[in-house]
Amino acid sequence: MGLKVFYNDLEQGYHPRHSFFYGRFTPYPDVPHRTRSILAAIEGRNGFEVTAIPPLMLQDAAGVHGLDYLEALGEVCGGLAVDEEFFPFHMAALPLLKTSPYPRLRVGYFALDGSTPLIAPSLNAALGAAASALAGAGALAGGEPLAYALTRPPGHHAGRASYAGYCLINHAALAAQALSGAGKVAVLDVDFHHGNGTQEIFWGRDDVFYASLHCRPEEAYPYITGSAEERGEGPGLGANLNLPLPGGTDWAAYAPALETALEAVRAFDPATVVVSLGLDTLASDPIGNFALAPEDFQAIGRRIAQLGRPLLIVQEGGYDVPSLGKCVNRFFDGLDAGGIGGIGGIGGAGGAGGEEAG
Ligand code: SP5
Ligand code: ZN
Repeated sequence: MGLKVFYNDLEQGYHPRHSFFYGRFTPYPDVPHRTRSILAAIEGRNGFEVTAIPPLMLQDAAGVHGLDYLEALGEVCGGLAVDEEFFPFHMAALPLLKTSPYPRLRVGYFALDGSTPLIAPSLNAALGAAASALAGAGALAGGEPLAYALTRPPGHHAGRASYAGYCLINHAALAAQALSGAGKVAVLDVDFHHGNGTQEIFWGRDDVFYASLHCRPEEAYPYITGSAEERGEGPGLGANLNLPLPGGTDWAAYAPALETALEAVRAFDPATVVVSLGLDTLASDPIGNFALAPEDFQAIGRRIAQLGRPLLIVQEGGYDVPSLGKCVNRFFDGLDAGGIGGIGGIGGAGGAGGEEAG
């Protein structure tokens, strides 16, 4: 079964130098080499085929983001000098900021935390990645059982009107929103960090299920969300499942939580599944402190394929650059072993199901 990859290399020109974390500048971990490393590792896979999609227009991202938010990002990015990094000073939803005539004040309204600088190419890189995710959704809508959106920057921390955690546009949410026109969608988020943005965007909805395994908020970014008590609201109550895990979690502790998430996805019975694939659960990741091995991504992939639903894989975090390609390859090996190629597209038979030996 061919591997349809959606990727646009314009993000190679997007390289912030610093993150800001509790009063310190640290080297920015979302580096251009992440995607190069993954691509180099997977290009030999059977049926590998990469399609480059031009960046979205702002309005095309308005399905899950406020246009005022996107325009504020655009105004700031458009006014930055080459090599200038901008961190807002005033932040976090101060009402007076929202209507400020000064873009560099106004954008602070939309910053959830101070970790992520804006640089001139920020918004365009995010719009390029978003285009890949939407094209991946389109491939599933066209009958493909599997597509991989190799998105950088990542997306799951971006909310309807907020950027955070290296994320500006929520690619997985945008894709899920598009797919939700053709039936229920489940978003399964296996990044080390809780996808606060995806949770927020679908919080009140019963047609998009969000399930996340992540390090518990007591000890890991984004700190403010990710507890098991967060279950959605109104019609969406019960369509949000958080499975917080302690630092140090290895496969023995991860596997049962994954099974819980997959059982919930099965019960939800989605037409399609969007996987927010973070690789920062790897033991050697410099940011996360879980203890998964590269081989564990194969087991994760196999179990996900056994859902028997068309899959859109959206790249999120993962910062141990030399290991990323191996993890993605193991993940796709797992999808192959779990029989992703054997299912139909949307509305297809599905149901590979069954237990695996180990
Ligand atoms: C998409 C994604 O993975 N975003 C992650 C954002 C995390 N930002 C906070 C990083 C905190 C770094 N803590 C240093 C711990 C060193 N062991
Ligand atoms: Zn992460």
